[in-house]
Amino acid sequence: MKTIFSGIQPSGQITLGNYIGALKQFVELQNEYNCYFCIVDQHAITVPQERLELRKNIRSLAALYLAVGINPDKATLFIQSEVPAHAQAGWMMQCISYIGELERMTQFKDKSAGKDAVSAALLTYPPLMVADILLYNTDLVPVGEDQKQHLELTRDLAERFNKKYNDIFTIPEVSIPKVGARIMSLQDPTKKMSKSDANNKASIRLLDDLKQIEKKIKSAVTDSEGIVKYDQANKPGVSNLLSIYSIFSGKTISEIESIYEGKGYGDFKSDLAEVVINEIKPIQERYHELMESSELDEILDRGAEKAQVVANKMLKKMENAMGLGRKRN
Ligand code: ATP
Ligand code: LTN
Repeated sequence: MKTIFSGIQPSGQITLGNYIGALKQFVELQNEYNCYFCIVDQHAITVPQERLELRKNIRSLAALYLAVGINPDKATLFIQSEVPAHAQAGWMMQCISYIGELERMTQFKDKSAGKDAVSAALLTYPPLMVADILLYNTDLVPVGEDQKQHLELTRDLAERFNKKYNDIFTIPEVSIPKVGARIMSLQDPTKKMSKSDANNKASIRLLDDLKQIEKKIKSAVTDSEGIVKYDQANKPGVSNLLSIYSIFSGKTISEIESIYEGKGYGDFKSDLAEVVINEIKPIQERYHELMESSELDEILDRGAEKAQVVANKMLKKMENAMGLGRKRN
């Protein structure tokens, strides 16, 4: 069985973008792969987080992974900071990264733009992500489009390490969904929907009140043409809504276009809200049950234990390859 690794930051409330670009894929993949799904809390603290809020978001993300259908008997679900090998291996990967290549990362450029105080860790974030992935002999990394560049860096650093020290790392492939790899903001469809967007109307959160979801969809920015047609360049708002509709309904974009031929955006948006709510409602119900159960902590404890065994083995190999400490087996 091939291995999958992916991570989501507990940096806010999970959006429809995270669900479509990441979580939804994970559920399908867990049947065919040996999966590790991680709550990357150490990545989240590269930007300021309020401690109680972070704690809440970590638990909530764990419950959401399960609520969308991750089965802990199939996949290993764990919290990054509970497996110290990630930070240790991350340091080693930083030592073989060049500042220039890290400064070229678009996520770094986006997140540091216009800020007075930027943490050093925002720049060194990608080598930690590289470590997350390489510790598990990962073959495949399912992520949204925005992570493609980080995956290229992962492959580069794995090859660099293999060549310079010892051939110990599997070179991972990236897996990006064909539709929905980049769900856009509902208020500015040229920007990706992001969980840390300050404008609440821009993102649908998986845990939003259902009435609020309907309102957000109805007030999504479109255009004044009134034609439901996919045209990414000229109609980014409508195209984004069409992608979401297609993913949740299983209908193709052209099927949806013909359903709404001659109709305005009003009908289209109402139906879209219904389709989205039908998928999200049962997830929310399972989520609330899980948050009240003790099952969640047991699953996370077991996950960290399982992950630790695999990660520590690779960490030893890395330390031996680089000559850290004393030789041990
Ligand atoms: P933040 O705003 O805090 O940076 P984010 O919403 O970008 O967070 P991440 O935790 O960085 O979310 O990403 C988790 C996963 O969700 C990644 O695989 C990422 O590629 C995917 N993802 C994030 N936003 C989108 C989006 N708008 N469309 C599709 N996939 C997305
Ligand atoms: N950088 C990713 C989150 C992330 C990740 C990972 C994704 C951290 N480690 C390992 C896949 C594999 C993001 O911002 N979405």
